[in-house]
Amino acid sequence: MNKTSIVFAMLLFLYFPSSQALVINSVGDEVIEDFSGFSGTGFSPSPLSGQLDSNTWRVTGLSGGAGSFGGTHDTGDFARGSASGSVSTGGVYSFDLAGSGPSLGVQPTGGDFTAGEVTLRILNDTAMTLNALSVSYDLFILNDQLRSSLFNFSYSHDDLIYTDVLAGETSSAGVADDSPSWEGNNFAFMLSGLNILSSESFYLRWAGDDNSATGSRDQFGLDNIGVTGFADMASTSVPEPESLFLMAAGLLMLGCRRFMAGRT
Ligand SMILES: [Ca+2]
Ligand SMILES: [Ca+2]
Repeated sequence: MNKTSIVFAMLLFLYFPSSQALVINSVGDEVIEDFSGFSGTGFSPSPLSGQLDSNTWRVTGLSGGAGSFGGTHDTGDFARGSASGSVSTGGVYSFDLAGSGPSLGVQPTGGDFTAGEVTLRILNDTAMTLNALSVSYDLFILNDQLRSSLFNFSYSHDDLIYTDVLAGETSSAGVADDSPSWEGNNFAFMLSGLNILSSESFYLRWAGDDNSATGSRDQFGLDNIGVTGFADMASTSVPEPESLFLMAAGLLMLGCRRFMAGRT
């Protein structure tokens, strides 16, 4: 590498700081998280290979403590490693789904994720105010136990007040399947009426809890999250007062002409 290349690489490093969130940097372009490379080894603000960025992801409701944005959570419940799915120890896993690779997995227990939350922080890095988000994701469920558990979706502007999305409510079945295998459920909806200013964050959340029946709990794997930001062009093209005056004058003239034409 020559000197010019080294300087260029340094400038690139300075220009693109470490990620603070899942970044939307272009209106109308989908950003996808498929957990490629995630091996269930925890969360860190400077993630090592196999970890998730804690600036982007937060898991709470585990007996090992509450995760935090920007914190380091790389042991115990936060880092249960990779598994095919049939586990019993509570916590966060990389569940390797046949055909879909790693997912962000959760095994709820009496002390873990009942209730608990997985929260994704998104950053509007466009120059526009985003008025709508198209959100899609796959939720894989391994129904191998007797209990039914919830895994519901909501969103927030401030990470304090969350709005539930009816179409994002789901639960695993109670009675276990005879031959349990991962079943994929695709969710897709448009969140509208938003007001995400440029450089502001937005939050998507999946909340788990016990639903019905008793016994051990099923496993969940979140995957293939797609987010597209939209700016409401209509709100930026409100006519100026001068335009409204010209429009009113035009309508008045048209009315006069029709009136005169009606008299002849
Ligand atoms: Ca995946
Ligand atoms: Ca079940």
